Amino acid sequence: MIKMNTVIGLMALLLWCSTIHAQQNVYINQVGYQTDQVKKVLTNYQAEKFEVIDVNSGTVAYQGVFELRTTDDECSGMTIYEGDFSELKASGEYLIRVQSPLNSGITSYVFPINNNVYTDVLNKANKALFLQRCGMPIEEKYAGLYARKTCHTDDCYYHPNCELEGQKNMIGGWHDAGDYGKYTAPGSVTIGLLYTSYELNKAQWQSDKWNTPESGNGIPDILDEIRYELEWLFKMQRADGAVYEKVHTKDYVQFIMPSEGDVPQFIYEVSSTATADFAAIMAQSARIYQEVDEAFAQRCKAAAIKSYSYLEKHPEVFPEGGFKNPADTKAGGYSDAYDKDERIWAAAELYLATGKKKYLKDFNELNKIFNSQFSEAGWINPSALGFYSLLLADDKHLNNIQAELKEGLKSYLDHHLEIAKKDGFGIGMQANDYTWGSNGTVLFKAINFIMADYVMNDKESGVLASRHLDYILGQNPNDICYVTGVGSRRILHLHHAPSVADLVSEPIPGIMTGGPNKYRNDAALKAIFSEDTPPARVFIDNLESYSSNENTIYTNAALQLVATYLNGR
Ligand code: 9MR
Ligand code: ZN
Repeated sequence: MIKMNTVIGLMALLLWCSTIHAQQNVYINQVGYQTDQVKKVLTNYQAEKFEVIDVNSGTVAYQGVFELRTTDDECSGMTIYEGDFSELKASGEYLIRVQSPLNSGITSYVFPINNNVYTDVLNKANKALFLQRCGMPIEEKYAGLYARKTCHTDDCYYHPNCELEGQKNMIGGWHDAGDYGKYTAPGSVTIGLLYTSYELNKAQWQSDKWNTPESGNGIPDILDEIRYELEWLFKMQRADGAVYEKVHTKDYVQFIMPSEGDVPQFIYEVSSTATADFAAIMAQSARIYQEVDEAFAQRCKAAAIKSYSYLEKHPEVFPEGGFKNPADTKAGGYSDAYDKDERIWAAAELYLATGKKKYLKDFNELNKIFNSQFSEAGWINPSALGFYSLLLADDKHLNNIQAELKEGLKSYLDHHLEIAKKDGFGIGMQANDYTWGSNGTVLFKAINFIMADYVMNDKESGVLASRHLDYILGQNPNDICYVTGVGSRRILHLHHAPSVADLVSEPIPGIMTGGPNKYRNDAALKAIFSEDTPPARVFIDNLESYSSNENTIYTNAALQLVATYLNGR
């Protein structure tokens, strides 16, 4: 009798173990940890202890214990145990073995610890931005396997909503995302983020050796890359200073190389959001290029002032209600009915570029709405970009504003520290943050923490920022590194037309995907996940899932900024 019970008991245990086994995960940053970084290991397995094993010597380098972190985590739906191995600082390659009374064989992916652990992902991300270039041949000597022919050199038609006829040369710039549209707002925000990174980590952005066509010209390659987009942005400005919304086909093309398919592209009407973003980024360019190419800086400044003057004469949102795709157009909406956040960015940058008080007055007036409160930067709200520039400026007229902005940053940080304390994966995300492009949101938050770390030397903030990068690089409920070409379990089926249409097995490396999207805005997500799936789980590495698995240039710029800041620290 007893024997029988034991057998049944054992069988039940085996069954239970195998069910659990299917869900056992050891969550780490697959790309690795900086030497002095806070290092966490998470698991959804009821484990007690762990060992960090040096895989080259086969020895135990560190032993630690797990503590229960959360049960029924709001965003992942999981119960999570957390271990800390921050004390392990020796460079090397490791894996983590999880121990429990029931099973001690579960291990993590192999990961490195060293002092420039993000150099590889950064090099790849920088090259990935070059590979978004439109309107020039991407030669093999720069692109290797990803070489491709020239794309989109035909003149574009004015869409009837421009109230103009004819065609215009719109060659150049970066493709926005996995599709081939080019938009003023997202393009400007991308540059704004890259400039912020440039200002924070100038020494790390000096390379003139990216092996791009401008390498070796004496100008940092990041600035050359940015200029490629700026030259296109100039074409987006109308003679009176207003700026067109976007250049795109009426509908998305299929997964074809950008040089294929003979589909006409259109220029869409001007908008106040595009005009203000343009003014902001041209003013910032004038400031940054001052030391690099004075004549170019002047050109940028003149363009910025012209667009700003147009905005002054047109204080209301235009077109009325914000840009919306006309009835004949499906591709890439980026509709934005609110332009004060773009206008405040423009006012901040115009002031910094010209030193003229009237722009500062405009900023202060608009800041009565924003109250120096930070939100996540992005195409829909770039106000934080203006705040960053003001915070980083050396100007005694800004003392009061800077003090206010620091307070805003502190309250943003305190709020997020509270959220992160409760979150299963230790980040400042809540259920409502997991919408289209949530990985971008994760890193835009990290940028605010980085700013607090930088301007207020707030250590806790720096740690929180690095936890956000850990999440992106593998320490997340999907146990996947959300960036192509790096990490052990990484994105393979990115919704990125050139990566799909080329004959290379993996997508172009160094590209971060969109991330979990609780609204399931595509058929692939709807087919797999139900409405009540925990929000941080609603993700699939599938070509068809454009609302969870597509990249954009501005979210990749956030990756470039965060990884640059944390690298080498
Ligand atoms: O990232 C954008 C997301 O926030 C919007 O909800 C969505 C719908 O307007 O559009 C996303 O942007 C896509 C753009 O419209 C077209 N290129 C690809 C972009 C990323 O998926
Ligand atoms: Zn193109």
